[in-house]
Amino acid sequence: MSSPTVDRSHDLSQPLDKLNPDERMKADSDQLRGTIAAGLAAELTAAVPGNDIKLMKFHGIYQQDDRDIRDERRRQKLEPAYRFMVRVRLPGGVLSPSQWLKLDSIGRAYAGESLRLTTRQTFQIHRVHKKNLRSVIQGLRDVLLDTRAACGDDSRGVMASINPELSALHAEIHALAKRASDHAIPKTNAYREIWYEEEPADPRPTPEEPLYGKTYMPRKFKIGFVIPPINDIDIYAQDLGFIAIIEGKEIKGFNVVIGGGMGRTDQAPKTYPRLASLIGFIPKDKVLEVCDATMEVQRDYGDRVDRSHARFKYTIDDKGLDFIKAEIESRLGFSFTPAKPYRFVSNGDKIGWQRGEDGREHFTLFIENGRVSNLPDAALLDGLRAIAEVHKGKFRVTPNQNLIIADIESKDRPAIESLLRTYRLDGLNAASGLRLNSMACVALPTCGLAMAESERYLPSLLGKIEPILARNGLSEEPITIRMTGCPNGCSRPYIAEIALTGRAPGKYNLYIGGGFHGQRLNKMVLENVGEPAILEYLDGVITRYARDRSKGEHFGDFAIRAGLVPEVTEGRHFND
Ligand code: SRM
Ligand code: SF4
Repeated sequence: MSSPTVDRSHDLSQPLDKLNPDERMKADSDQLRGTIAAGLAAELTAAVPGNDIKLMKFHGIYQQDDRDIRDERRRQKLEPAYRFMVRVRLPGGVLSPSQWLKLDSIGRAYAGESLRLTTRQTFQIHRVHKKNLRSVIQGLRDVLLDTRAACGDDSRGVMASINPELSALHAEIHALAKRASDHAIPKTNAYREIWYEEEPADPRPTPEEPLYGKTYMPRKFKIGFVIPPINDIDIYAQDLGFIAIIEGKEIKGFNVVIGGGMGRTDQAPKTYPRLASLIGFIPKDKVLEVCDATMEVQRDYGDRVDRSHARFKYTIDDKGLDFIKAEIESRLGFSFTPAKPYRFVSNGDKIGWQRGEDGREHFTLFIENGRVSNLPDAALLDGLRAIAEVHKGKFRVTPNQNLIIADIESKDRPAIESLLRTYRLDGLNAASGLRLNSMACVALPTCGLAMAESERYLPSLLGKIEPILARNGLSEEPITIRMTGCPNGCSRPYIAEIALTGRAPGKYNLYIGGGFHGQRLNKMVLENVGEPAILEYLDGVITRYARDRSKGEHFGDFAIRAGLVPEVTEGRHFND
């Protein structure tokens, strides 16, 4: 295991004043305490002061305002309608029925009767008033949940594959994801002092943050575990990914990939999405050491001047993959062995009922864009509460924003089926192959970075693409489509077969050609266009696909073979 008392000299190698101002903000934050507690107590505003907004992200909390009424509030000379988004830490997306019931009650009491499943397998609770933040966080604590490091320059929510058919392997990978998350989150006591109102430890441990020091990571850092053949977590989008290598029925170890990421900015060619690179194999007992060593390398070499260039993917491309791999190995004190063969077939979820190898039943429910609320034609929030009240197994949030009611004993299945019918949830899974493989980020009205609608628009756009598919006999065809309200890539759009990223209200860039199992970036075909142009283009290519595709050929592969777009072989060439 690499040393816990690490060399912090990187913090001092350049004067803080020469680095991005966020570095000083972190260094001066008293290990993430800042003035958060005082800001919470200030009653004259629903907001918190500048730096605390950034520091609260490390505690999993984002200040936002309701953008639907921003202009109206300005006209009325009122401060924006500030509220907070709270992101739960839920490694691998697994939770118990009692945890579900607590989230449900929080969603009803503080978040406008709504919960949001995210693309990294957790929950976001939106629209929480500042005065209610502690109640929310303490409520989560009651069911052993927290929000630590759900955002901020640290190790974010750790993802893990969900394959109910492989129950034992799934349990193992989930346990590893939880260990990795617990291991890599900040150790500062700030969270407990601010949110649980605990007395500060006296004396404080020194150092308070053995891995992160005073300036934490240069930028967010994302870890994930996947079990082939389903690449549901999009392993190539992770900063550090572990691909399980199974022999017999056992995980022998992991192929390691590094340097994935989606974020980019339009008209800034130095920013680009990148697929993670495969660097070798490790035995399974070395996972935490590899997490430490890899994070240390990014901590020490990542760009602390330009935050738009600070993700691990840029460190790797700037320094060279061989250099970074050698640095990781030197900190590990051993070398990676050659990667072992593996194969992915899709990055989607298997919707509906499945039986695990242990005989238990699992029901994957399609939840459009992860939004859990009572819909006009399905009482989703109420129905899931009713299910949680009787369910004896677990729930699993999938990386595609869906939900698995998991680990149901066969004798209990009829009761769950009956509740699915009563609340009309069974009908949600009866959607086109395109819709079942769709994802949209939150975007408006809560996301401060959104330039266009996403979650609120994709369902209606799909309703206009579906007749094109039906006309071409492709209604059942699984095609991945992902939308975002800006180029940041929160629904991992740049690896979808079809993607739309927001440019302005009603305007999107359109991309095609991503890999069906997350193995290839897509390519832009239309820039800054509205719905008519999007539908006209898709009509043309879908018609060609139906006519000319080979047997079993996925849409993204067809787009490359038919020359609709050139294959993007490296992130660096995404913008060419
Ligand atoms: Fe994200 C920022 C929502 C997954 C890349 N993301 C944001 C913020 C917090 C906006 C902000 O900074 O003010 C969004 C909050 C919106 C809201 O109102 O809730 C936001 N991101 C989301 C979620 C909720 C999308 C969803 O609809 O599910 C996902 C929460 C994941 C989680 O549970 O932790 C979410 N974000 C992702 C992913 C996908 C992934 O990690 O697998 C990515 C692409 C992968 C990556 O990191 O490269 C992603 N989010 C970003 C970026 C661009 C980062 C970059 O390297 O450039 C930003 C902006 C930033 O960090 O500056 C961002
Ligand atoms: Fe917001 Fe952009 Fe992320 Fe969508 S992709 S949630 S608009 S930051």
